[in-house]
Amino acid sequence: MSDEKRFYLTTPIYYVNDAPHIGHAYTTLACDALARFMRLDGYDVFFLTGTDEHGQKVEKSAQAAGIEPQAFTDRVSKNFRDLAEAMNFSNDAFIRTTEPRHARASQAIWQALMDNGHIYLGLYSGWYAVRDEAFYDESELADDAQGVKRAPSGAEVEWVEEPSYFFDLSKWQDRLLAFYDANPDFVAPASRRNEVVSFVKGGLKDLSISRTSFNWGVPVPDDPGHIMYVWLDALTNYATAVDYPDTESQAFSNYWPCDLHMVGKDILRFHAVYWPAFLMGAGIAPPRRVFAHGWWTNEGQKISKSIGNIIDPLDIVERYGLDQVRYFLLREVPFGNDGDFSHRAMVNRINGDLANDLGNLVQRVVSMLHRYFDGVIPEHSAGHRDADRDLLDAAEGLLETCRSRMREQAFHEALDAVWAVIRQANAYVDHQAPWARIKEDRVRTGAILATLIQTIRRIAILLQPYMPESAGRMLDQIAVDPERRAFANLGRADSVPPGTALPKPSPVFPRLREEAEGAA
Ligand code: ME8
Repeated sequence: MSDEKRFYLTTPIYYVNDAPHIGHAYTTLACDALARFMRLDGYDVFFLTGTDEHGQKVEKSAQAAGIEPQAFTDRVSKNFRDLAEAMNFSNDAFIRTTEPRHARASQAIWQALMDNGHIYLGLYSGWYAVRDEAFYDESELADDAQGVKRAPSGAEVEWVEEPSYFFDLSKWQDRLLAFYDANPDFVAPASRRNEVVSFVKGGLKDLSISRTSFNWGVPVPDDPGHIMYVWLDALTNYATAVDYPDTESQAFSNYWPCDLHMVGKDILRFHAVYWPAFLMGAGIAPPRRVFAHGWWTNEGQKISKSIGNIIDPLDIVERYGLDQVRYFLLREVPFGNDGDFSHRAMVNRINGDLANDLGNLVQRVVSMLHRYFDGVIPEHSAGHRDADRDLLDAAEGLLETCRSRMREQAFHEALDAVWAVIRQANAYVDHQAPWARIKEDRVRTGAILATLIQTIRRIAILLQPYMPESAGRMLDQIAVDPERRAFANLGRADSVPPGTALPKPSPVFPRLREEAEGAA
């Protein structure tokens, strides 16, 4: 059992049929911000991501590339690891479903389901979409303009008829509904929870969990002519990574059950219906929460390879800067909703929130400190006036607000709260006008600047999860000891002491110039 100060969170494991794009980067980024937040808040965090390397879809992509599936998955999986590095993701592990330990775990979960009487052999006949690696009911399909049958996702389906093992999902309706009832936060956001509950209320059919028509996957124990359904194999990765089937291990006892599976809305059903049923069937505790976020489009259009508008995260990072992209993705769209990536929205965020609000605040304060106090934090009695106290209290109150917002995965609201204090600090600078005050009252000017430094310190500490590198540079600029940047250091006791010399200033968030006007 994981105790209160431990947190295990996961991204989906991504299919290696294709290069990573902005959607994959988004999910992992959200997890990264949360993982960093929890670590700074004193949690022992285990943050997992990885790649889903089995199944027909990957097998077909390897064939199309003219290489063996293993060599193909080695290559594409590496792109996802490279992305994690380029995006400054702090995942603690990267799992690949082609690892031998994962075949062991998948077979163990299968065996547990078998031993508990939840698997039987039958014959599957029905529709299958390789792109989604999912079975569909006839009633869910529609013909497109060319008369091709398609799943609700738009994926083409094919008729499949073969011997198959089944999981007795039809028997799980009541247990799942009772589980959702007892755990009202299990599926988030609330609208998604309702979707899941009504899907389960609509009745469940037994699920085909093996295939005989291809080879690229984990063989069924004692019947290697069958390959495990890729989703049963894939979902098991979350348990493999914490040593399942060794439930006595340190990792398993520390981190299981998983605190949060972060997924896109496309794969909610697998995580919120099938996965808890598999786990309960195998006698393993189900996860605590599944959050399904929304879908990104590009300048209003669906992102797709056929349209040719895939956004490569590395391209936009190169164009706008890493922390700028991280900030934009987390701030622009209420987390859970769909969002649109547009050049104009990106430029507005960079120039408005980052350059004008935050960059300017830091720049003004630090340069005044250099100009009026030779870059040395003055002796002061900051916080004696009401205006000082208001600002300091607002910054101090941020931790609780951010905590509660992050607990709900409301990243945009956490950032909004920080920005309210940034704007308050800018208004305070304007109002206190240290550039005028310095002429008559040096002591008071010192107190104003010290109040601002303290405020910036708190803001930058709290921004580390979202923009680790830039927040780190802001903290460097105001000489905050690298050992004192955790949330436990937000209190007054860890203020930068008077007499501390600040390093030479340099702007953290430059404006994007000509681009703002040129933006379509
Ligand atoms: O489904 N907007 O892998 P996958 C937002 N292997 N998020 C997006 C997105 C978009 N336009 N496109 C992709 C699989 N995503 C399975 C998962 S887990 C046991 C197995 C993100 O490579 C989003 O998180 O198709 C979505 O759920 C995931 O990528 C799908 O990745």
